[in-house]
Amino acid sequence: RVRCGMVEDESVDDGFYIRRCVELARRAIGFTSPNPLVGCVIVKDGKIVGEGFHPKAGQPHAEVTPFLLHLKLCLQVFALRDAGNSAENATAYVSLEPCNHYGRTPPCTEALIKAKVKKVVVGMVDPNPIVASKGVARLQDAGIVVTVGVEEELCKRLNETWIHQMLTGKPFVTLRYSLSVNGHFLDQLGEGVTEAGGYYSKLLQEYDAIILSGSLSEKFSSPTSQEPGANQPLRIVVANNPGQFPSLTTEASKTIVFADKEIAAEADLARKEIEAVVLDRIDLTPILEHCRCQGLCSILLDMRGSIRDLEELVRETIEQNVLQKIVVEVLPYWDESDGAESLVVLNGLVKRLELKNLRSEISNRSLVVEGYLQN
Ligand code: AOF
Ligand code: ZN
Repeated sequence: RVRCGMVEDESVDDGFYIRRCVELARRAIGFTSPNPLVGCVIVKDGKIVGEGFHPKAGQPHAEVTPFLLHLKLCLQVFALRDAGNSAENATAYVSLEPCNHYGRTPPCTEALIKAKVKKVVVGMVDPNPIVASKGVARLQDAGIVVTVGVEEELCKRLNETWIHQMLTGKPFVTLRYSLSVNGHFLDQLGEGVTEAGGYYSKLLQEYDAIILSGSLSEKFSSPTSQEPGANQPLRIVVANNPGQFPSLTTEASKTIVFADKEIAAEADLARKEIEAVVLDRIDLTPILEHCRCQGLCSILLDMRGSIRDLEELVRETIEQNVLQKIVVEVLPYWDESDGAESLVVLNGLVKRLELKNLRSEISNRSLVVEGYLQN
């Protein structure tokens, strides 16, 4: 945890410690929503003397936790020295601007000022209108040197769903699907991807809710993140395919079914004590509204099973401008099995879209391409 070798160029140091903040923040993936992921590192004389991250909404913010660690270190290393004073003249690195408000927790700016840090390096300004640069201003007013915007892109990506929700009041929606090398949609998610560390397992952990077709076979209808201690996303099952009843077997994740009238009656959802919303016709608005009311910031629209079940929803996300991101996973199979639907099924969905800020991940299991609809 102690960094070896001093780097002369200060900006190199700043990037290093903000990257460490992001690494720490990621430990709480899946637990902080509707709050952001935030990490904080306290550095003194070129050494990390405190580290922390925001573990969960309602619990202390990232800046507050390092001081506890700092206190322990100080008690051991400088037994006679007052722990409160030892943060004095240190530099605090935070991936998100320190808050300056009394929310579920007191302001982090005051904790930093009280600890007498001399400098604060901030990854990105907080888009939350309650904070929005007021945290930086408060620190500067107190005579603390503040640098803003170090590894900004990385910090923004870390909280892309939270930032979107904060700025628009709407959940961040991502469409994902798997393809075979001959261009067919696949139900399965690739060998081993439901193992911890697999792409899909990690993706599931990042989202508050996942939308799935109600026609999926039992084998594929209960995706769960395999990351240790993962918080499973809410499963939103869309049932609009007559004769196909959702197979809801797992207890692993909370589930809600959106069903059209006919299917709800046929499947007798009420008697099965499944939480269900019955609609004349399935459409996007009530689903997004449900997510918004529940404080769910991010939704993964997972196109598996009968693609036509979700086609209309996908169309609406594009038409209504609520789709933010597309994730495509190409798996190393040629697949012409019965019912395998070709990509052309979606022809006519939208004339032209250009994905931006592309990112790819290649492993021996699959090729993943991610892109955004907006910059
Ligand atoms: C920070 N450090 O670790 C976090 C911050 O309800 P509260 O009190 O938890 O406040 C939530 C808001 O505080 C959240 O929307 C965001 O603006 C900021 N989160 N700020 O300085 C942290 N999690
Ligand atoms: Zn705070």
